[in-house]
Amino acid sequence: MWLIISLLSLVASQSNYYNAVNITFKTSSISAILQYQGTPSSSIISSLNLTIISETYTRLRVRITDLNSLRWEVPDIIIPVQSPVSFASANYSVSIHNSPFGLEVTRKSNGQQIFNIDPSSLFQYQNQDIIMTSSLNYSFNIYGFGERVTNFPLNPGIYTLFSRDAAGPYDNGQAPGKNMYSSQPMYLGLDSLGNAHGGFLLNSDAMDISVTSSNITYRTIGGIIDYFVFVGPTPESVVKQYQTLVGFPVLTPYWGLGYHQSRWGYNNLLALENIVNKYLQYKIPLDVLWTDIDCMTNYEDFTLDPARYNYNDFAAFLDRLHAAGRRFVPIMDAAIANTNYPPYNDGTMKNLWIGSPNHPGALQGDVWPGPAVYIDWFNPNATEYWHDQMGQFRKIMKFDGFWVDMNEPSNFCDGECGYPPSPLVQNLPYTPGQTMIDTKTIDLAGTHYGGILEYDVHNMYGFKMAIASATFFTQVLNTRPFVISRSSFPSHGRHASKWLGDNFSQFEWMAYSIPGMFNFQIFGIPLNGADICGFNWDTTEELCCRWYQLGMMYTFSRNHNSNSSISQEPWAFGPTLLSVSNNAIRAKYSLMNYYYTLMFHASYSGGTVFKPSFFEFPNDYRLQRIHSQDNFMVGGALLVHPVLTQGAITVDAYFPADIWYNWYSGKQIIVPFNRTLTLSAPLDGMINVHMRGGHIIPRNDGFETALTSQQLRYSNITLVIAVNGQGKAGGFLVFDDGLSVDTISSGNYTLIEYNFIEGSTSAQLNFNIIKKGYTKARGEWPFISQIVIYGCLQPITSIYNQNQRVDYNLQYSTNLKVAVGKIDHIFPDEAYNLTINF
Ligand SMILES: *[C@@H]1O[C@H](CO)[C@@H](O)[C@H](O)[C@H]1NC(C)=O
Ligand SMILES: *[C@@H]1O[C@H](CO)[C@@H](O)[C@H](O)[C@H]1NC(C)=O
Ligand SMILES: *[C@@H]1O[C@H](CO)[C@@H](O)[C@H](O)[C@H]1NC(C)=O
Ligand SMILES: *[C@@H]1O[C@H](CO)[C@@H](O)[C@H](O)[C@H]1NC(C)=O
Ligand SMILES: *[C@@H]1O[C@H](CO)[C@@H](O)[C@H](O)[C@H]1NC(C)=O
Ligand SMILES: *[C@@H]1O[C@H](CO)[C@@H](O)[C@H](O)[C@H]1NC(C)=O
Ligand SMILES: *[C@@H]1O[C@H](CO)[C@@H](O)[C@H](O)[C@H]1NC(C)=O
Ligand SMILES: *[C@@H]1O[C@H](CO)[C@@H](O)[C@H](O)[C@H]1NC(C)=O
Ligand SMILES: *[C@@H]1O[C@H](CO)[C@@H](O)[C@H](O)[C@H]1NC(C)=O
Ligand SMILES: *[C@@H]1O[C@H](CO)[C@@H](O)[C@H](O)[C@H]1NC(C)=O
Ligand SMILES: *[C@@H]1O[C@H](CO)[C@@H](O)[C@H](O)[C@H]1NC(C)=O
Ligand SMILES: CC(=O)N[C@H]1CO[C@H](CO)[C@@H](O)[C@@H]1O
Repeated sequence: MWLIISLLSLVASQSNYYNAVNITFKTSSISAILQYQGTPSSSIISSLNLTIISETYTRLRVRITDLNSLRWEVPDIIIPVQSPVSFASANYSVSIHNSPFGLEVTRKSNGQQIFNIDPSSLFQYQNQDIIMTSSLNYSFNIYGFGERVTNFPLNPGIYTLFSRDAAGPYDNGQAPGKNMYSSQPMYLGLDSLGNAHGGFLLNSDAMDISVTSSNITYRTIGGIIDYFVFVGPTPESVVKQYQTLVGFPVLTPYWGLGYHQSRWGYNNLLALENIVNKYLQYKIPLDVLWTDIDCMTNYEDFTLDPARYNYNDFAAFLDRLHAAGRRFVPIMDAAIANTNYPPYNDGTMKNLWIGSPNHPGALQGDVWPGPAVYIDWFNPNATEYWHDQMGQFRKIMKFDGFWVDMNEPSNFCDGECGYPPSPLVQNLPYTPGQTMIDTKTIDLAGTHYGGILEYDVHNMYGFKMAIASATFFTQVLNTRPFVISRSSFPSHGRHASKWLGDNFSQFEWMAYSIPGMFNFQIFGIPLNGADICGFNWDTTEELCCRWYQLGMMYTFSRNHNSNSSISQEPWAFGPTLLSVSNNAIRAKYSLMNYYYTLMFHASYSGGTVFKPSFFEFPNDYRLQRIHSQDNFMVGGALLVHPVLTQGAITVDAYFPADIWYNWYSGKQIIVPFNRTLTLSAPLDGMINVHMRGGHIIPRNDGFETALTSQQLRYSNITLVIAVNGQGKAGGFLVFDDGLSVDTISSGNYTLIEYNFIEGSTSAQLNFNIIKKGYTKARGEWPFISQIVIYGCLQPITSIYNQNQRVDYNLQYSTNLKVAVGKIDHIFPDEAYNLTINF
């Protein structure tokens, strides 16, 4: 009998299978030997070591290795478990089929399969070609498996994981692969009832993943099977379970959430000064200024062209920038110019470069500076070298964060300059992506420290570079890292963040930033964003307006542009963009405390920030597919409907079943039976944002006047309270210095929960101090200046703290059902129990 896996066009003989023998069941592990039954072949691994470990209640690990010899395994990524739980207590069950080998994992609470190697499916374990299918007996949507530009969920097809510098075309799931910068072999599966599970193949080799509506086939060209099953059962819990394994996201400095301006082609100091002056002139906030490779001498890393940037003037410029509470972030590319200058000479002396069969000392690539070599991050001297370079460079450029690029790694030659692809590349038994794998990167025969081959670690280059950059901040500067990288790998978010890469100034690319954002939330990199107004090609005023409205809702909000495109700063077109950009930036600044508190929670215990709405409403099937990417939520409280098409001045907004208030006015919206409402969305207006009943948002009062997030940090706060059907609402606020490395581990933060409960004649607003680890002099501490209640059916008559009246300016809108009360000298971090009388 022949089994055909149509999508991979594989034909496998049922007579080629493995039997499981010597199966041993222990409290928290199962082990067995898998013995190959079939035509002997030199490439087949005939004896496999299967180990199944119930690592946590919600996470199962399945390891399948070569019983007789070591293979490449991804080092130092996951957080090991101290003590596994018993199978009896775990939230999943495991059963093994012995002949042919099969393995089924189900969720105990509903008996549903969440991983299943069917005995009849092709299971092939060869030296350079491992195939494993998980086929479930129901349909589910698949989200994840990055990086690519694609829909959310993935359509059936084959998706390649091999990090690549590709201005990615839309990935339709057909060969050739449209894989891009990162490799993230993790997915979230969701059935139509909202049951979620997850899967993660811990493997750094190139692979193809074929997905259908009910099964997933991994085909990797090396490494081992080290597979993790996450039981869910909600999307958010899958993400947390995954992040518990690969690390919770690094906490961003507060300023990282602010507004960033960048472009390739500012070219000299005067241009940079002009940009900052324009922001001051137009009174538009600016937190961070960036420079691209054009500030280097001849595009060489760790240089600043002295002809265009007088060092003294530049230092003085950065001093002024810093004094005004702004920050500066430069770019650094992956490859080091092969030229006589300290970064090259130091690295050569330390034997730091990736070698090749042609040039054991240094594989010869070609990037922006011309001939270039690549740092071998597996060399134990690499991090120290990188820190040295960063430290030297910081003497001429006092940067606050780091932008690492071209780290797939990119190469303008295919493989190695001047040489044909290595025999390794030419003789691959299977080529993920079905296209020459060396395209625009270094040859897979590249050699690393300790005999590691580029073949196995290609996908980790950007991740390793990002870690080396982040540890400069944590270890050398003792400050919180802010590192934005183009390439990433599982666990990246624990150290660094990402932007979505070199986009096009087109409406459809703006729209694809939403699934792009979602996927990286799932992968554990919540600080993310696409270039506002678009990178490649010329933007238009309309697109730029729409992209500001959307982009200022990203966690990482940066306007960045290519050197060959027309200008796209806020003043580049006219009054419409000028006011739209300013309003959009200020809208984000009003939410800085909210975003920061969400980021804090993600760093504290995992989870998402900029999320698909089905994460909050998992059993709303319309959100899973039809409305999966035309709206999103920021935390649990805000629902956003962006305009994503040219010419549109309305948006058909789908509202999941709940109570929703217009974020700006507080008016409750009445949702029709089909749950779709056409909202007005004028070009010169604000993005449609609705606040969900049941939540409290600590709005930054200073947003209308602040020019930096630093000015907002300790400005007064308005508690915006949106009541739900039970007259209740709750929310959080975190305070810290926004900069320290060990804020969470040292407990140097204050976390407050606000709870509102309404009765018929009064309401209670309770301040619950969850943690008081961070205090400032009272003079520097903000006040809760105001309480705003959305969905308030009657005016406020007074507000009391114990028996002291604290209100002083009460207002009520009968039309909007919004009550506003100013309050005096109420600190955000005292255990008050305010009484609000109606
Ligand atoms: C299975 O266990 C038996 C008894 O311990 C042992 O003799 C045999 O070699 C084992 N088989 C394999 C394939 O390891
Ligand atoms: C099988 O692999 C596990 C870890 O994956 C290891 O602890 C065990 O010793 C291996 N068993 C054999 C027989 O090599
Ligand atoms: C395990 O499942 C039980 C029953 O469904 C549930 O109450 C419990 O919260 C689950 N445990 C975890 C850690 O998710
Ligand atoms: C995978 O799913 C497809 C479509 O449902 C099905 O035809 C095929 O048999 C499945 N393959 C395996 C190996 O289960
Ligand atoms: C799917 O598999 C589960 C677990 O084995 C089983 O309980 C269920 O009956 C199966 N459903 C179908 C439709 O085969
Ligand atoms: C690290 O660099 C030192 C020189 O600074 C050299 O002696 C040593 O061999 C290098 N280590 C490796 C692993 O290359
Ligand atoms: C942009 O940079 C590239 C690479 O240096 C250069 O070839 C091109 O001329 C530049 N374009 C403009 C408009 O400066
Ligand atoms: C939803 O219903 C409203 C009227 O209640 C109608 O105008 C609108 O076209 C409907 N939208 C959809 C998508 O069905
Ligand atoms: C907490 O943060 C403040 C402000 O940065 C700092 O002065 C203090 O030393 C920190 N305390 C601890 C325990 O880290
Ligand atoms: C902040 O709130 C306090 C106390 O309510 C008030 O006295 C002060 O004027 C407010 N500050 C600003 C800038 O509005
Ligand atoms: C807050 O005060 C009200 C009225 O005095 C009281 O009913 C309620 O229990 C108090 N709540 C807390 C948490 O102290
Ligand atoms: C090269 C490229 O296309 N990069 C990004 C632009 O498009 C989408 C949406 O913004 C991103 O997901 C891509 O990574």
